[in-house]
Amino acid sequence: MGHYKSNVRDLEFNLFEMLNVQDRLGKGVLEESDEDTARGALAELNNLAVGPLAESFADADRNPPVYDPKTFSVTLPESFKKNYQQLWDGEWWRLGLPNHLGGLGLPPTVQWAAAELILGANPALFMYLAGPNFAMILDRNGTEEQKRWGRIMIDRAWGATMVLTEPDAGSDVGAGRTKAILQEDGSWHLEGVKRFITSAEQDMTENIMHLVLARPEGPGIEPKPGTKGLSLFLVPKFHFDSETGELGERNGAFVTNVEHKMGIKVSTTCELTFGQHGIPAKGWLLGDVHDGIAQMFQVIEYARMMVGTKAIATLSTGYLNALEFAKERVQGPDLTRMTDKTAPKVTITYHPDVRRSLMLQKAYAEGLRAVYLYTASFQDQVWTQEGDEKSLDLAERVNDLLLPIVKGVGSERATEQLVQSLQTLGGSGFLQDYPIEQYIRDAKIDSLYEGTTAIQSMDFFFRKIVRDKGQALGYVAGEITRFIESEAGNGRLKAERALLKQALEDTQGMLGAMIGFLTSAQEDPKNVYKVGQHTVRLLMSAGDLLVGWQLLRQAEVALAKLDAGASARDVPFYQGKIAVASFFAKTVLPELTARRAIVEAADNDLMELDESAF
Ligand code: ST9
Ligand code: FAD
Repeated sequence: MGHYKSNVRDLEFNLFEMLNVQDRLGKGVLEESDEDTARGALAELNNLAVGPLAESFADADRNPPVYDPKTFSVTLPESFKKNYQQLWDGEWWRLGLPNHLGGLGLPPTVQWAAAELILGANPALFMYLAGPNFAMILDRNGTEEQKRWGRIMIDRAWGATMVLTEPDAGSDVGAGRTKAILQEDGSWHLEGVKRFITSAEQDMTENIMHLVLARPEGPGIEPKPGTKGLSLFLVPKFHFDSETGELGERNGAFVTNVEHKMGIKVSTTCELTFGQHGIPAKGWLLGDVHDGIAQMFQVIEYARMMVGTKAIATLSTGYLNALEFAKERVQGPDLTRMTDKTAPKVTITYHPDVRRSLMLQKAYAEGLRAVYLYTASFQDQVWTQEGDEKSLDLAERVNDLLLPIVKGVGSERATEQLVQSLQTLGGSGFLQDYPIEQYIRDAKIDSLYEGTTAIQSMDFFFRKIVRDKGQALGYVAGEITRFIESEAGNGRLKAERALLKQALEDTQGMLGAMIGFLTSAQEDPKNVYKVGQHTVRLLMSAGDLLVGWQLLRQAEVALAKLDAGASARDVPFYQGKIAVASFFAKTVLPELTARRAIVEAADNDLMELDESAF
């Protein structure tokens, strides 16, 4: 067996026992699929993920891609290329596509559940598969000709990239200076240097389509500062025949460096230089409209969901590896016989502290999985377009609200809890004989790219709550309240529902205080600093609230299943659901009360301190 330990039982529990995805299948754009198709896809992909796909995971880490500056090219390890080809040949790239582009007719919930399997087994494989997904952006926003290019990208299996970051423009994308100069034939010449571009060079596909943000220049173009002055250009590595896709000359976009990284080494992170090597870097304006940042956010929203799911997938396999080790590792006597030198030794799962840690890992792995799939259930509604305009609008808003939680909280908790998974193995966890040290190195990036946690937290507060006027938040809070006030668990989850009620009030209290600071910033602008000091605290607390709620909803379903007489195989699964929900409610949710007190007592001492005192 390879390193990857998947959890298909839990994925299926979420899909078919919690979200009842099967009710949506067999209708409209999902006409071709049913529950069996969805379960079948997961089972088939799982075989691939735990088997062959996981094979190159360690090898590609120890033998990372080699960059040749003379030819501006990269050679990837053979083991990884073999896995990529397997995934491509299995046609798994169809998973995220709509029907008219050759999709499998499965909704986003099932797509993301399937994605978890690839992202947990070998995340870089998923990222190199961006071509077909990014072709959707051309299909959605492009001219008729560009829509055809999108189909060519899919048919000819091209790679693709998203190109925003520059040396002086990271979080602040609007500081980007790369420019695009309009040519007489309607094309554009790009000039500048982009940094940290994932998959910008590899030797697995015949071409790569770069989706590049740049500042347009030309007659009649009014320069605008910031992100609103950026447009999105399609810049292929090789020119190609617009009808057939047949490759032509090399375009002037060259990878001039590949970074040496802490983790996810097989995913190339490239410096991409435009128009500085004797050949112009030609690009074409997407859709012939200057709307770059909004168009790029269509890609970013997908990528943020992907990064959160990647982190959660890694945490899950980290936890399951730690659990397997703990069940085998014998060390020391039971605590009740600690002074008895003749007492039999026990496996470490009998030590209270190991149990505490394992249960917390389980809580975040399974709770965050429930959160990302709950988020995807709103994407399902947008995908199928069921419901009236108002409910579709709400589904989009709720998805938007939850994305920074999936991405920001998912990545932060994964990093933190993976360290605990390693701790479970003691010194062995530090060795490369086990996968957890690599998990930690590979997952750390998730809190950095696609917008750091600070950026996610500001997006959550300023855009997804304040600008949304609390509409999406009001909906989710209403759902949580409905659960609290229900008879969930038939009397058996009473204490836990009371703890959830307190956690909801505490999160609302934090938010209320922060909105107060924001309002008072109209009189004293410095009061906005009090908001800025606590946006991450609010995001993480909202994440804990959602995890706690989702785990308790799962416990409610589990209790009902046990009451109805579950199979012997399912009994421990459902018992685990009840135990983890109760544990999280009792040991994590009460922390929100202290966090609320911290936020309510916010002052600006920190901001008044001179930089030299740090
Ligand atoms: C990166 C990539 O890091 C890392 C991984 C790459 C992997 C690639 C491959 C993945 C694909 C996988 C393939 C799938 C394969 C499938 C196979 C299946 C088996 N939501 O607030 P304002 C827009 S890339 C929507 O004033 P500032 C909006 O249009 C680098 N839109 O911003 C707005 O206008 P308006 C990632 C949003 O102050 C406009 O922006 N870098 C949102 O000018 C301006 O908004 C980052 O993520 C939103 N949440 O700029 C940068 N927010 O308001 C992080 C903004 O009129 N920095 N817009 O609607 C930020 O996000 C900043 O907040 C900022 C600020 C740049 C937006
Ligand atoms: P900075 O923006 O300089 O941030 C430094 C620190 O300051 C962070 O802690 C940040 O949270 C904080 N900070 C910055 N601004 C604020 C603020 N306003 N308020 C509060 N805190 C703030 N980019 C692409 O375009 N395409 C890619 O494919 C891509 N892939 C990547 C792959 C890897 C491996 C890496 C490392 C990066 C990749 N990136 C990519 C870039 C990535 O998105 C950026 O690194 C990220 O957005 C952060 O920018 P930065 O590194 O410049 O950090």
